[in-house]
Order: sequence, then structure tokens, then C-alpha cells
Amino acid sequence: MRTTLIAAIAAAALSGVTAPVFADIKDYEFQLVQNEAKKGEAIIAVRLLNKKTGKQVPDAVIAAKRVDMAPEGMADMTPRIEQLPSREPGVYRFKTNLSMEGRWQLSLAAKIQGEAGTVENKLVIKATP
Ligand SMILES: [Cu+2]
Repeated sequence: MRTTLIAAIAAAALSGVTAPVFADIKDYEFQLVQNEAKKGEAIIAVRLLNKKTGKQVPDAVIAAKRVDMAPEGMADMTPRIEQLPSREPGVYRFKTNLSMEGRWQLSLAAKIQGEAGTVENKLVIKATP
């Protein structure tokens, strides 16, 4: 009985017809607009993308944000980071101070309207001289 039910669910999932289409939080991803910034005060722009549709996703709520220098073994270098108003739907902007040349890690967590779960990404941006 149980195996029959599981087989039926598997068959339905494989057919892709009867199974409802769920958007998955894993379909969303933050991407840097630019991979490099000049050392010092910087505005970092990221786009939030729905990888399935290729569309940018506006109105997400940034639940957590952090910048540190973990990629250079300096995880305790954590400058302040502040969210700035968006100028383009689906593009989120942050102001911070990349006080040292090298690779910095931007960690973001966001909630998306109508989706369960949290998008979490770590992005590496290079501070240049
Ligand atoms: Cu450093």
C-alpha cells in the first residue's frame, strides 16, 4: 500500500503534469553588478535574480547583511554596511567601507514576497587600489 502510494507520487512528479509547480527559494540568487570596487568608501550593487525566469526580483526584504574580509583570512574585519534606496527594481545597493585592498565577502539574507524560506548568498568583491 505504502510503496504503491510512493510509486504513484514519483510517477506524478516525473510526468510533471499533475504535480503543481512550486517556485523554490533555491531558484533565487544574488549577483554582484560589478565584481570590483575601488578601495575605500564604496557602493556595492547586487541584483536579485530568479534563475528560472531570468528576471530581477524587486521588493525583497534584506534580513541580514555583513561585509568581512574572510577571503583574505581576516574575518574580523567587519566594516559597517548600510542599505541604500533602490534605483532600479531588483537591484539592491549597499554602502560600506572597503578599507583594504583585496577580497571582501558580502553575505546577504533576504525574504521574498510569496516565498517560504530565506535566500542566502555570499559574494566576493575585490577592492582595487
Ligand atoms: Cu584586511
